Amino acid sequence: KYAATKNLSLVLAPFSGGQGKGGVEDGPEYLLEHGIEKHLKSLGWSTTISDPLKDDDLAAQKSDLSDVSGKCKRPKMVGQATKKIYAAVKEAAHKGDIPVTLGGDHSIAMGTIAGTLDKHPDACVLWIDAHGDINTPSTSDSGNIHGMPVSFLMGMEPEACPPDLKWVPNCIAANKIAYIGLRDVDAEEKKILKDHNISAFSMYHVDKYGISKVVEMALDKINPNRDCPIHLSYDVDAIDPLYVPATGTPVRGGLTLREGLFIAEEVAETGLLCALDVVEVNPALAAHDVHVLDTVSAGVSIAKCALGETLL
Ligand code: 5AB
Ligand code: MN
Ligand code: MN
Ligand code: MN
Repeated sequence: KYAATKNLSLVLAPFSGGQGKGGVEDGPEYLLEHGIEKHLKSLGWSTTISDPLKDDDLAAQKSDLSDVSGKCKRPKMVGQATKKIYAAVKEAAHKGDIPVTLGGDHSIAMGTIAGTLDKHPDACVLWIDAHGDINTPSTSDSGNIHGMPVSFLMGMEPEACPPDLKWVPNCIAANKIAYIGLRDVDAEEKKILKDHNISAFSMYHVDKYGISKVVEMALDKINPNRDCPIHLSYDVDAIDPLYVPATGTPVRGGLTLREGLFIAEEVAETGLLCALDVVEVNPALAAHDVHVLDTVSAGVSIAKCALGETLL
């Protein structure tokens, strides 16, 4: 419904500065090599590629140990890269394309979601993850910004916002974001979720109600009339490491591969998808080649399902 053009803008975000491990910057390349573009074309989409970080020396930026602000690690690197991703997603959205951003770590969602909301101020966000990603600079233990994007997008703690992240707009209202797949949420994140009354469906809820009911309940909270565009921000670590082992912060007890794909299929079924992120594919963390293939093909499948593969 939101693709005026029937074109997908594949936004490459080979970025790892939101966390310490190397390898997640190779996610986009592996997804492309696995044929994500061809698969999406076979569903009837045309595609264009946008590579907003292509001129950046990200390795040099990551090794700059002076890039710290309070507890936040590499705020300048993250702020500059996400701002470029923001510009690319925003441009694609305003053209009428659906931006499909290939990460990269989850800090890039500051760019993608800000870009989506610029075009669709009424959009809601479905955040699929094992983690809450809503730490603030003061609650974070790790200092890794990939664990904080939601707090910046909600304008929490403006006084502690590093200068290079001040561009991030306060654009997500608490009643416009829902989580599915949670199972490793820090104590202070739980308090934030509760205090803001944010809809959060954990693996407990998936077991209790089943994935179909959980998706329905999540959409009822953030999109009750099913009339707002949906930005699907999909961290592959939501799916159990049995299926998706090559990711930076795996947590056991996750979604089955089918449950994970079902979420994407249900979003496709609404016809309301306006943007997709597939993040945290880290081929370097695979113990062997089968792990790489499992993880990358799950990432490709998420995109295919979200973009209509299984609609008959
Ligand atoms: B991911 C943790 N909460 O803040 C933190 O993979 C993990 O984008 C964050 O979901 C995981 O460092 C970030 C412990
Ligand atoms: Mn995660
Ligand atoms: Mn912690
Ligand atoms: Mn995440």
